Amino acid sequence: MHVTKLLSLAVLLLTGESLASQCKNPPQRKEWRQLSKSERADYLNAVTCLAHKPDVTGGLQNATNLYQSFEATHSEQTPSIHWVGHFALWHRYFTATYERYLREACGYKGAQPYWNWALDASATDNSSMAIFETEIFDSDYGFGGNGKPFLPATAAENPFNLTGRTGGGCVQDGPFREGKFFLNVGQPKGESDCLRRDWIPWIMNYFARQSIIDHVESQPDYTSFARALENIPSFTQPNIHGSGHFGVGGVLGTLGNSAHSPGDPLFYMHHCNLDRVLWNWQQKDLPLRLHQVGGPIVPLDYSGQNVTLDFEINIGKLAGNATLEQLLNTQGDVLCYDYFSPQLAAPQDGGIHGKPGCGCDDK
Ligand SMILES: [Cu+2]
Repeated sequence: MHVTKLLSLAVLLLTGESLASQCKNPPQRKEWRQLSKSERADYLNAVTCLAHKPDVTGGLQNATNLYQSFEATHSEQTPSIHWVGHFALWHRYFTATYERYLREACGYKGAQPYWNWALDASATDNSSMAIFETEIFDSDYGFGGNGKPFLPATAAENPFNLTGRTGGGCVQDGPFREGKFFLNVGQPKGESDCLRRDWIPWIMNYFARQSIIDHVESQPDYTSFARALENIPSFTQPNIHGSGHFGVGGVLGTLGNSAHSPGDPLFYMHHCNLDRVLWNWQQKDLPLRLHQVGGPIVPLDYSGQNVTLDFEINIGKLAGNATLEQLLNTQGDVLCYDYFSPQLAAPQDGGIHGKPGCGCDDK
């Protein structure tokens, strides 16, 4: 058994955590490049499978399948789950429930993988396109590439006046390409849109750097952690949450849309990495950080009421309600997963460019 595992076991005993929880053999979450090609294919097939299972929300916002049930649930709650103390734990629960459906509804045997974008971000060159040349965007064993063609955006569509856009049209390759993968949520009944991407290199490189992850993981308490994770709703300062959303989704892309972002399967790869950052932060002082939350109930209301451990969140019809304290524990009665160790570490100069050297067996 790994030393850190032994330590966390000892910590659980000392803090009186229930070892009789229902979590046995938790799925081990890995970076995408730590998966073999057949494991990557299994994951992508399971996502496609979800899009062919029946919706569980009763057609919320015109959701027509189980994949879209998640997008609709997120869309419905968008105004109350961002810039709040429960942001990270709501998305933790949401992503873990997606992982559970992949396994239970679609026979997927693995864990939810994550995309550690810091492995690909350039620390020195914001215009580098290397971050988009990684295996994440592979058309056969990845999520496909940019949206094409380039589409101009109106001022109303681009309220932050973001520059450096490169796409906006439908994704043309990979398992979620136009004609293969359909997004109905928020569309008029009976109509669907394609998955769109609109890569913006400077946001991806600037917001996804290891130095910013380090800054977030070094915060002394939950309240400051949560605030560093989301930072401010502006593009004048980097925030790692914005990296995947606006680096990949840009202005016209699905992942850049605050309500509909879970329409891009990369949402779960991105949010799983943010969850790993939370998990890494918790591991630094687990006895304390299994029982600590903070941050506003009302978005951006930093002088108002804060969330507490018994604050309850819901994810609609996808699963039952859970308290923040339950969601702090990734191996308790509600959640059951772990992060695989060792994790791939980003080189100081940034950018492995698809060569992880992780010793993975490339079947
Ligand atoms: Cu969200």
